[in-house]
Amino acid sequence: MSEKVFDVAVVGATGNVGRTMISILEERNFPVGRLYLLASARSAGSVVKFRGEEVVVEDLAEFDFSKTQIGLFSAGASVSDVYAPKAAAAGCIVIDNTSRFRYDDDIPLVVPEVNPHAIANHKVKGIIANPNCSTIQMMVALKPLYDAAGIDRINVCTYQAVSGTGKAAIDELISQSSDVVAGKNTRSEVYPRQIAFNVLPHIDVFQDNGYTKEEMKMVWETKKILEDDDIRINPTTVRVPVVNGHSEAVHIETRKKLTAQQARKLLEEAPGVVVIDERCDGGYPTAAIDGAGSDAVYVGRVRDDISHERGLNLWVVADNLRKGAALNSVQIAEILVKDYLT
Ligand code: NAP
Ligand code: 3JM
Repeated sequence: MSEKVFDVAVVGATGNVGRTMISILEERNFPVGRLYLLASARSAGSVVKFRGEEVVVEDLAEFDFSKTQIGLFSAGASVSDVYAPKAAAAGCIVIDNTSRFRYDDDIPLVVPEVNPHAIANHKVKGIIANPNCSTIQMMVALKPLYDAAGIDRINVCTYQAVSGTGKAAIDELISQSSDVVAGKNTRSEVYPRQIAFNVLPHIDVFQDNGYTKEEMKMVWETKKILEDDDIRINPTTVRVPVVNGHSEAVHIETRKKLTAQQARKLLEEAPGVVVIDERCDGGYPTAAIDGAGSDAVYVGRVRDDISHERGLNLWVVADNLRKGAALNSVQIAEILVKDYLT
């Protein structure tokens, strides 16, 4: 019997996340029938290869979503705002990578290793939301510890790569870096301050409470994914001059005592997690070397918190474009197809 196939639209197909989605669909042999690649009128007509064939990019504004069963959206929140409901109304189930629908009670927010059951709720609005990159990797690492001991509080500081801001940000880091090395003045257009050889404690817009929206995404999304309104989260999100791969220093206070040794064992058995924790020079994961280009969430530096009886510290690294965005979306699509569409 031939396998059932699905016609898929990738919205934002020429972007960092969209291009990663296209390669992951191919790598994982997702049952794609026809693939439609959509972007703005600016790049309509350009060509992208999929399974050895050239696919022409089309203008999203002209596209008829009734031709597709699944839409993978990553062209920004304002694009999703307009086109995701249109696509859903035309019968295309949308997996949205933007923040636009994540906090809507009728829209599931899913990390497949953590809350795959929530996908059932896609039937209400025809849209499934993909969490923010920083939330996803933290959730994959914390879920086994949460299940074993409960978590009362999370203190997290992120070290986020520029690829999370899009194509223009990678260009800015590279051109500023060569300007600094050549002793020239730098120009900042994407970020408000120089990112080359620097660290910016600011991602997304400032909120009234002094946190940034990226920080509040981690708060809102963690509570929704774990279905736990009591969990307390205190994030600081920081942009660093890394091209790809996010790192996080995560400090948790569990409800029941969990030792570092017990935590390491749980993490070694957890789906999607790879532990690199040698307590020697280089015996830990790093973003550019382990994270970038990989599918796993890497955990290292697992240790008891010397300042808190039920405290644990972890270092968590992942590819923000893969597990943090495109891979997580394709994994959601795989469950959708297996459990709901075939
Ligand atoms: P990017 O590299 O700048 O690419 C943006 C993409 O959106 C391009 O394909 C662009 O097409 C398309 N686009 C922009 N405006 C459009 C419009 N009006 N109509 C149709 N297409 C339009 O950005 P990226 O890094 O891929 O990120 C894209 C979005 O994905 C982000 O804005 C964010 O909402 C989401 N994202 C989510 C995560 C996550 O944590 N889950 C991580 C990164 C990004 P053109 O080539 O025509 O300009
Ligand atoms: C990651 O349209 C926009 O302003 C997109 C901004 C953005 C987002 C977002 O809020 O959707 C850039 C990078 C994200 C995200 O995943 O939250």
